[in-house]
Amino acid sequence: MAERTFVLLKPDAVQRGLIGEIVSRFERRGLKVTALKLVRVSRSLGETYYAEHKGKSFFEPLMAYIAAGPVVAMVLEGEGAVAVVRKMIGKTNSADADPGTIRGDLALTIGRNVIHGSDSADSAKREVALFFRPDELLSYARIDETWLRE
Ligand code: DAT
Ligand code: MG
Repeated sequence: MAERTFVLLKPDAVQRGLIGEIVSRFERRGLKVTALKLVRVSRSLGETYYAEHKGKSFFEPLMAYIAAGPVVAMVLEGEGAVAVVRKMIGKTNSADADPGTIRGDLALTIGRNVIHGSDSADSAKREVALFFRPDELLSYARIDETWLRE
């Protein structure tokens, strides 16, 4: 089975009207959207989701940011999806992100960096389970699938 990763478009992406722009990049790259929904991140979900950052100086601002409005949660599938998506997203601090990356093209700062992508297959598994029930992941073929790999 193709590798799976979790992506979250943060409240700034939604409110700046960037959902289509960002999803389009993933679609054009050849990644398959197998789950997608607009959802609000509660305080408790936010804390679980960002548990690794609890206690850090930016934790409270991060909680406020992620809960500030609806987010788009999605699951993307494809060869090497975790690493490919991280590369497409760019560096955590948007100010250092290369042009051509999502953060490098669409964001300016670390605290408003528009998107999250899983950093490993294990994180992806954990994050997918936080936002989706197993039956919300759908299986289908893209019409260009035979041309996306040898
Ligand atoms: P990434 O989102 O690139 O995986 P991360 O997991 O290290 O980065 O951090 C999660 C989010 O927390 C990140 O998107 C923005 C925020 N963050 C991380 N480090 C920060 C810092 N030093 N100052 C402010 N916000 C930070
Ligand atoms: Mg991370």
